[in-house]
Amino acid sequence: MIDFYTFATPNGRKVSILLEELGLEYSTHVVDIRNGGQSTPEYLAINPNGKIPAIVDHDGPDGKPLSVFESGAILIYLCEKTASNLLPVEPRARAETLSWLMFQMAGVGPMFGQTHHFLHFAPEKVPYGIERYSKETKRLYGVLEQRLTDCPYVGGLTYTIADIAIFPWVDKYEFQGVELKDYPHLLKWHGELKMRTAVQVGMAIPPA
Ligand SMILES: N[C@@H](CCC(=O)N[C@@H](CS)C(=O)NCC(=O)O)C(=O)O
Repeated sequence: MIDFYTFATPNGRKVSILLEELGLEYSTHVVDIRNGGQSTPEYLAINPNGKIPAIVDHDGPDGKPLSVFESGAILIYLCEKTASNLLPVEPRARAETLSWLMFQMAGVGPMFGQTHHFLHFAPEKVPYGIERYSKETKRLYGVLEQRLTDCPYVGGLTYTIADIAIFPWVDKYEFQGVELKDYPHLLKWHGELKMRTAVQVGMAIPPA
């Protein structure tokens, strides 16, 4: 059994989509990050960095409970645990998938997150912040559009955790002030992934 600690945000939903894709048994615990749920001693014992998502696998590799935090690490851990081809084994495909997963972790997540902040949550309007992060967000959309012009999926030839990590962020395109129709390959990819049952179920966990 896996305990899944999350909130209704793109980083949490990467993990709920994968848990659904893998058909794993899990129990969801909502950590209310608006009210300091991420900073309690109990939660910091699971994720010392005080952010969602995190998991506790009660059937860890040595049979003992294991905490895993950072969404990218959780995606890799769960694929390795289940020997899932959502993280390919073949070295070239695996390296490409991990490159694009890290692109999500280091680029898409932090930069789109700043765009959300400056467009919607900053206590005052900061034109420099809006301009800086909106420009970088659109540049990253361009990188994804080019990748999907060359390959059917972000990681390469098959659907992988690189797609799963990116989908919940691209799904917020309107919130980022982005017109998805300006990126036709990304629009098609988004539409295809949205049809997957695991994506639909995972995107609703926890409800907004
Ligand atoms: N790199 C981390 C980012 C996690 C993250 O930023 N989580 C946000 C919600 S999307 C959070 O918990 N924020 C609460 C806080 O910063 O106090 C990951 O991918 O797991």
